[in-house]
Amino acid sequence: MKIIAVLLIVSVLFVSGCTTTQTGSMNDQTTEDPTMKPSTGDSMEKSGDSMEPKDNVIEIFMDSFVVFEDGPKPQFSVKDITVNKGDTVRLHINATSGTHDFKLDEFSVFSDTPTGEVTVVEFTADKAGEFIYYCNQPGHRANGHWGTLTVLDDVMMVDDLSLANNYYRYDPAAFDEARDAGKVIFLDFHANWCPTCKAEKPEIVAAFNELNYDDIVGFEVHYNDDETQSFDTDITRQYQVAYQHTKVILDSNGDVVTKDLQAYKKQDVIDKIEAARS
Ligand SMILES: [Cu+2]
Repeated sequence: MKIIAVLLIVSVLFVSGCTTTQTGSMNDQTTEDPTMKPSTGDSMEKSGDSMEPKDNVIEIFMDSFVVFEDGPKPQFSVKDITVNKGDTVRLHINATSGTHDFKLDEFSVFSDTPTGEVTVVEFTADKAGEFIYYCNQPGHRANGHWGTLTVLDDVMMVDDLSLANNYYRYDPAAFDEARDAGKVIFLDFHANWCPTCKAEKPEIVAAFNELNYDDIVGFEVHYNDDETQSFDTDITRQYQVAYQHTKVILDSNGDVVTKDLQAYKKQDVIDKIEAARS
C-alpha cells in the first residue's frame, strides 16, 4: 500500500508538472554573468505564490567563436552542460566570430547561428545519458568546436520503499552504507513481468520478516522492467547478472558467496542467508 501511495503522489506531481509549462521571461539575459541558471529557482522557493511545480527551464548562455593558437580553433564558451531528465534546455548562442552552427543529433537539434546574432535553441532533455553537441561546419568539430551535454536520470525517492523487515527496493546509497557496515546483503534481481519472480517475492518477504538480524539487509533490484532505473542497471552490470530472478548474496566482506538462478522458497532464502552470516 505504501508503494502505491508513493507512486500515486509521484504521478500526480509528474502530471501537474507537465501541464504547467513555464513561459519564462527573457530579460534575465541582462543579469550579472549567468552562463547557466535554472530560471525557476526563485519560484520554487516562493512556495506561497503557487503550490504547483513548474517545469524547469535551464537557460544557458554561450558564445561561439574562433581563437587563434596554431591556427584557427573554433570553440563554444560552455563545454559542459548538466541538466536533469525532463528539463527544458534553452540555449542562447552568441556567434561572435567565424561561421558556425549548432547540432545535437540525439535530440534532433540543428540550427544555423548567424554571426553577430544570438540564436535561441530549445529542446526537452527527455533521455538520460551523455551527448555531444557540436558545430557541423567542415572541420570545426575535429578542431574542438563541441561540448558535452549530460542528462541525469530522475532519481526516484526510494527511502520509504520498505518491502519487509530489512528488505527494501534497491537504493545505491543504502546498499553502499550496508556494505561499508559489513552487513550480509541479499540481492534479488526482480522483473515485475516474470512469473517466477512474482511467485518468489512473497517467499523472500516472509523469510526477511522471520529473520531478525540487524546485520543483514536485502534489496529488490528491478531487472529489465518498467520500474528499472539507471542505478538498477548499474548494479546488474556490476554483478554480471544476465537473467531475472537471479539472487546474489554478499558476505560481510562484500564477496559474492551465492549467485543463484534457482527459484527460492522461504526456507531457501533463510538457509542461504544463515550460511552467508556464518
Ligand atoms: Cu564552428
